[in-house]
Amino acid sequence: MNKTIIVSNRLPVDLKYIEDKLIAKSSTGGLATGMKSVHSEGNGIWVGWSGMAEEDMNENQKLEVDRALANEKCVQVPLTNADIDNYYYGFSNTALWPLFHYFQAYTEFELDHWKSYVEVNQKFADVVLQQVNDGDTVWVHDYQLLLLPQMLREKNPTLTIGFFLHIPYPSYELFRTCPWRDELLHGMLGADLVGFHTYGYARHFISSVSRVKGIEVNFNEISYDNRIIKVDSFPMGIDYDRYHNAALEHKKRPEESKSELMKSIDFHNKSNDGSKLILSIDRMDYTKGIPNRVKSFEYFLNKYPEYKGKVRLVMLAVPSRENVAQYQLLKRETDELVGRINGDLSTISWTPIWYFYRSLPFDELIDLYVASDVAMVTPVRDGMNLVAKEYIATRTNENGVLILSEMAGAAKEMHEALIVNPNNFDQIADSIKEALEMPAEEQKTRLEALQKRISRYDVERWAGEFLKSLKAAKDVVPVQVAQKLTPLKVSEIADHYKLATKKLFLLDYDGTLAGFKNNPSDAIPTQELYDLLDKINEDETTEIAIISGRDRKTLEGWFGHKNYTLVTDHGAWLRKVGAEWGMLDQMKSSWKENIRPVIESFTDSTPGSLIEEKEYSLAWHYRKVDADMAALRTMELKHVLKSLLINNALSVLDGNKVLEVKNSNVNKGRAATRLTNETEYDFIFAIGDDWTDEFMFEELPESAYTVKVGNVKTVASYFINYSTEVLDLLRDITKVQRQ
Ligand code: GDG
Repeated sequence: MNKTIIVSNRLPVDLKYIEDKLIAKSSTGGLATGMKSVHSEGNGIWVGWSGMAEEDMNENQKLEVDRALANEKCVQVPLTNADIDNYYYGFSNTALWPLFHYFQAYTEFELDHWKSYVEVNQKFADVVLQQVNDGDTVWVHDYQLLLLPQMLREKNPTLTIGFFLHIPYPSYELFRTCPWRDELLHGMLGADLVGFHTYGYARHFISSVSRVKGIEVNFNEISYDNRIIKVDSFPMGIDYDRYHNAALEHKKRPEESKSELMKSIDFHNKSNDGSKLILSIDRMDYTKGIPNRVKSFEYFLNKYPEYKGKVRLVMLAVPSRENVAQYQLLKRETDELVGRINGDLSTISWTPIWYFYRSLPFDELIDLYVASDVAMVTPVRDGMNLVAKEYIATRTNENGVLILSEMAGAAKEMHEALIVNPNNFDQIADSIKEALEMPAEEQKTRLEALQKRISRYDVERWAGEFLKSLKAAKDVVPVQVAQKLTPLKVSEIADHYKLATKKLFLLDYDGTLAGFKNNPSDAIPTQELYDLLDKINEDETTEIAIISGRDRKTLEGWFGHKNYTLVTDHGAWLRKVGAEWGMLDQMKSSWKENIRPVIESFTDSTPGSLIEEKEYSLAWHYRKVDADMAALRTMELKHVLKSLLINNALSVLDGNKVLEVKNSNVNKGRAATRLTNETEYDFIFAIGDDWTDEFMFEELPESAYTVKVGNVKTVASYFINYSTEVLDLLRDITKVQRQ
């Protein structure tokens, strides 16, 4: 039976030596909870780092750790202290974390960190590959493992691979600054499904893929390396029942079983009539907006001084990444800020901010949630933020107000919260006042809507939806039916070629015989191409026809002196070997006077585009234009041209990064048919990359070998991936040796 393997930087198990005895305790973090059913099903396992460095364990201890983890269905990836410093604290947390959270000034790109990131991703890959069987599913989590999907795919293409990013995906403008942006995208694109918390992050990812890699993206499907990769959003939920039930249980607790924390909170609440608690819980991280939150609370107290002595901010900041300099600075800044505000405003009976720099047990966390009238969740950037959802889940008395930053992914689903810009102190101060004074009925209505949504889309549902989509993504078969040209098929074609007595090669030029250049006039034929075609042409039973959208003048300049058949202007002109140029159909070009100014105005307003004027057509090239702008402009141009086309019997060819206006009755299919009708060939081979070549593939007899360059939808029978493979393919068929 196939299994599912979960991979994350840390295993969901806390290991500790207590009096020389190893204790393994499964952790209860959001991810661990969400994955519980996936992990426990069948023979599923979890792969990750144990939290203990290689050097810190002797051989016996390592075995002991392996055994303890095996009991929890976990397998460790052994990491050294240097790995942790460079891969985790280094590249993951001083490059990717700040970059993806828009803290560009904190981002450090260190070559050594990057090298270690590659090495450690490889270590993860090695462990996963030891554990998998063909056909298994692997679900990779988060920014520490962006390269892993591709590393797995390369070694075992039978795997179904999902990737989920728990942090924001930044805009292309930020992402492009990373020196290893290509490698990172290549790594992620090894997955069959790439998931994010919000549609906005998915959109940024797609935009980076299309701009950095220049790949065409079709809605949420990316075609890459002969595969289709799906991109979608899956907003992560929480274990709603766990929080909700814990809160219900806390409320029923008799006085004597309450925690010390709860007793102190009760004491302070009773000591002052109308006193209120505002809650703040995060890891101590600069993305969480802790200093801003403290400052905006001070601003609130000064703007609405009637609340002095009544309202407290209870702030839990959990130590995190204390080895990284920016986190140490943040800790110092927060300590000083809280100290100053408490010093300025405290009275004998009132301290405005209760500040805890530690982690609390789950039980006390629930105490804080239950006791707080308002929660302030105001990160400056946050992938999702589970605290906001947990607070809502613990409100069992139909009261409580959430103030939520619009910069948290959670804001996309929690419209009923008071949504604020974390940098706007005035707005936050007013929202705190609104929250404190909100009528009970309104609190109830907002809470009910939030609770309904969060309880329904909980973490288990999230994991289930992701895996369902992953399965569906793997089952997507490309719409095309063309087969990849295998060496076996090529040798069959070569055998046929050898035996045939009248042979025709129909060869498209741009994107087939020559690669694309930014400026079409730079794509001149190479000596290698001339040599090969000449050599093939030495065989008198073989006819070479170059069939191109280029104009007569250009092709004549390049191939006029050769004994090839030339078809130009998409089939408007034909020159048979040894004959004069002739027009396939009578055509006008007077329409160009009307159309040219329209295209010119688009060229002026679209940086990077250019017009190419041919004898019987006008082409608008946009290869160098920004992808999003090109999509918009081509749509507009087609729209503007519509009425002009009908009146002039013209049509638009939607080519490879080019729109070409030409007479409707001209296409490569008609030209190809003309050739094949005039002569009886017993071997026909046609190859092309463009939409315009589809006419040719369609019109040729079934016995012809039709080959598309690029794995995209086509009516050709076969495809190859790149134009760089074309010359070798021709050599393999004709057995012409490389010069
Ligand atoms: C990343 C993304 C995304 C906090 N203090 C204590 C404690 N916690 C628990 C909370 C909550 C979790 O930690 C924090 O989760 P967040 O989502 O708020 O934030 P990150 O740690 O930054 O998580 C984030 C998340 O991944 C999931 O994809 O939402 O955007 O940054 O569950 O309750 N738990 C205990 N004691 C504490 O003192 N027991």
